[in-house]
Amino acid sequence: MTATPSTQRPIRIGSRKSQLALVQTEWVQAQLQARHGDRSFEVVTMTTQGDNILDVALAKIGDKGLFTKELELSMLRQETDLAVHSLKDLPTHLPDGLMLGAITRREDPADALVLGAKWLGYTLETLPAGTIIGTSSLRRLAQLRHHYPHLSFKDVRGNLNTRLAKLDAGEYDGLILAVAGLRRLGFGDRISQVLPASVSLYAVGQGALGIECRSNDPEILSLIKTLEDPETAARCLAERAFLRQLEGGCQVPIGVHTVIEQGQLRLTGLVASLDGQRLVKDTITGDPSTAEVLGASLALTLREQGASEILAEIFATVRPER
Ligand code: DPM
Repeated sequence: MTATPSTQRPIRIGSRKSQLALVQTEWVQAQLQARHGDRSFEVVTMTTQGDNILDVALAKIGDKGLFTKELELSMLRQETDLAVHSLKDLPTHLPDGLMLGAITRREDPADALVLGAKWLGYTLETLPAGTIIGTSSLRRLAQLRHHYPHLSFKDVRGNLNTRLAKLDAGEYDGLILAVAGLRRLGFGDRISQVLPASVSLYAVGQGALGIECRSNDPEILSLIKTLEDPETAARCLAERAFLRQLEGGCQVPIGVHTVIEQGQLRLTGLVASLDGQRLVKDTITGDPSTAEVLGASLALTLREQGASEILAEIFATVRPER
């Protein structure tokens, strides 16, 4: 590739300021720069609402797009040209004028157990009754309560570094976190156990990055499309269609698992009650080119199996505080 000095304006990439967000955005910036040497890419950081609300349990904050709204507004005001998100934090409905332009290759989407020093060598199975596990994810909470009713669970907020510091200070015996975030920040060696699909289905989009851009900006879209991983995209589009058909305004215990095997996309989806007593789970398989149809249709199957009642109960109990 020949890099001729650019006379065109730099392309501006919006990012949150957290360490994880910056690592992810700088990776996208480097990938874009490597592929499009004739352009220059700069990162513009901003604080989102979600970064400022660290004391309220995430599940109780009704607003969607907590970590994405400010980034989106800046694209609509033409102050930035694209935004990099953890795909799982990007709502399934995007504002008018914006689109999900590309989905990058997924890191391991699984959840992980990180244990305090005193418990190293234990697993969720062998930890003694009453051990305190930190998570603010209703999805993780419901599934773990179901499989490990002997454990206790406690809310935990803050970025990854803050959470690990709370663990090391003894506030928790263990934490459940995404493998992807831990690895990207260099904490992969703190993982005690990677949770299998039989224990925890992951969040929609977990481990992938979503790059958002203006719908009417084909130039930017074609630049970012070069970072798309088709397999991850098909899996995540199925997962997002599944969630879109089910969700209703706040975080809910919904988990997924997808694979592409022998050219077929297999999507497993789950809706759980908060106490972990009821789990509705099923699987659908089909052509990856019909990913969104598969996702929406699996959602309807789960509704028929009782997911609608579970979700209605949750929306009635987890009231937004703001
Ligand atoms: C969303 C959830 C969490 C984040 C809910 C869920 C976890 C909250 C918690 C939608 N966003 O997963 O059921 O555990 O208290 C988040 C993380 C990452 C992106 C951190 C994590 C990194 C992994 C990735 C927070 N958003 O899940 O440990 O890029 O997928």
